[in-house]
Amino acid sequence: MEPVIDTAKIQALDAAHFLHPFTDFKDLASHGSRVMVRGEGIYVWDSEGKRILDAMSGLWCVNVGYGRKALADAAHHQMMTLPYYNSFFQTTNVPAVQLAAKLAELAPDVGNRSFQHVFYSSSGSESNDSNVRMVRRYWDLLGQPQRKVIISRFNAYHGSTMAGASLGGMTGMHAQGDLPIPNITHIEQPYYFEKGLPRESSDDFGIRAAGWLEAKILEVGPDKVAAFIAEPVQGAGGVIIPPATYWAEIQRIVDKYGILLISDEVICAFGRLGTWFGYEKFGYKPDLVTFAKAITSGYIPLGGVMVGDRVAKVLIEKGGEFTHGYTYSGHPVACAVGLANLAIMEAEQLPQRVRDDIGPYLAQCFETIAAHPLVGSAETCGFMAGLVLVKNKAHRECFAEDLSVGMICRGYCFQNGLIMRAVGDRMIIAPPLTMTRAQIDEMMALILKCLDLTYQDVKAKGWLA
Ligand code: PXG
Repeated sequence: MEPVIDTAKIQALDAAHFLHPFTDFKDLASHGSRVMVRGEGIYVWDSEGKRILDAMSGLWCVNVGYGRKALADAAHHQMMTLPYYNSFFQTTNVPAVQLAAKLAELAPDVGNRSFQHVFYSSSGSESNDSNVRMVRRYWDLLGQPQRKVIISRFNAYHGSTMAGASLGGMTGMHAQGDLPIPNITHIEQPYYFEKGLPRESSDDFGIRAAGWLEAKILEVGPDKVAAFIAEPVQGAGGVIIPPATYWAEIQRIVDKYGILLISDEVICAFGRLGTWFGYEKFGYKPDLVTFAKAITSGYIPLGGVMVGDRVAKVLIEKGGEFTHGYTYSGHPVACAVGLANLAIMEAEQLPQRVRDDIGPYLAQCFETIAAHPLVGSAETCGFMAGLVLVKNKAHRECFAEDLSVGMICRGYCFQNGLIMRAVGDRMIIAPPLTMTRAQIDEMMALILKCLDLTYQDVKAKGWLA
């Protein structure tokens, strides 16, 4: 028998004691949280017994789906064997070593960059803080301490710590707490739908958008720039897929000025784009690769940085003690779950499945949905996708921001048993990579239904052009 959950009681305790992330506390307390109680495969259930198709994999992380016993068994076994030990004082543990070696095996060499080393943390935010520390240390050790500036992009998401939020390009986050911290600056994102000029091709726009990096390097002074950080595809920003020409041009520019390239793959690694890592998909050569989330499919917190040879050699050979690390760097239970999770991904060939089967199928479905009168553009990359809701399809005219049409659509999704995220008026998905074609059909039928309901709603409100 499942335990009976008293939803109202949990909601009252929640409102009384739990300050949620990215939440208007007073507003949430006024209506109460949705209480999630169980997950299986691609579905989650709330405390009222409602089954919901989770097209967001939790928060971009449950890549192998819910209810995987092998992951619970790995955690149980490791907890009973060695639940914790630190890796500070010349000690190590077996799962942390094995996972680092596994990651080095999975990360493909690119050009002269190979990834043999891992620095562990417990989240994406911490990992990007580690990146800032490593990048600064690298240039200090090379006798160029003036290279401090890290360039990022507006609308990027790199976490919520002081450094993570500063690296990120969310202006709403910068507005709270005097961010960004010094020596972090931003360029515009490669969002063709919003920033492409009339009659400019996507390829031409990609070159122009990458050019904003070169302009910023020249503005800051090339000898002051330490690194450029970017997500392969911007996730939290609304699944902003760069034009095909973008990354090659970015690579040309970072090489020209010798600056480090950080690929933040907290969302894009581990099969999401049909490859183990996002840089593989776009063919560029990062020096540092941030990971978290799907390394354990979100079953337990774990993050880290894949440190390429260029940086690792300097830190190891010239660096002496690196005065940075976390209590949970290389946590044995988290690493054991990571190993078990990667074993599932390998056994079920999830990256290949995305690349050859369900990714192309989702792309086909999104081509169909692009015809919907409310949809201005719809695109996929691997097994993530985004579409933009528009007021006037022919003229690509957007709704006024304060109408919150995306939130209206999200409301219909939830009512109809679908979790789809709204980023402004961009509706986005990143479902578990275990989804079958039949389940994709089920998801697409729900998406279509919710688009229809939203369309009728905004039409009735007189908001269509
Ligand atoms: N980098 C990227 C690319 C991310 O997507 C982080 C870093 C930070 O990871 P942690 O583990 O510290 O949260 C993320 C996290 C959203 C949403 O609304 C996305 C994230 C986190 C919270 C909300 O899409 N991504």
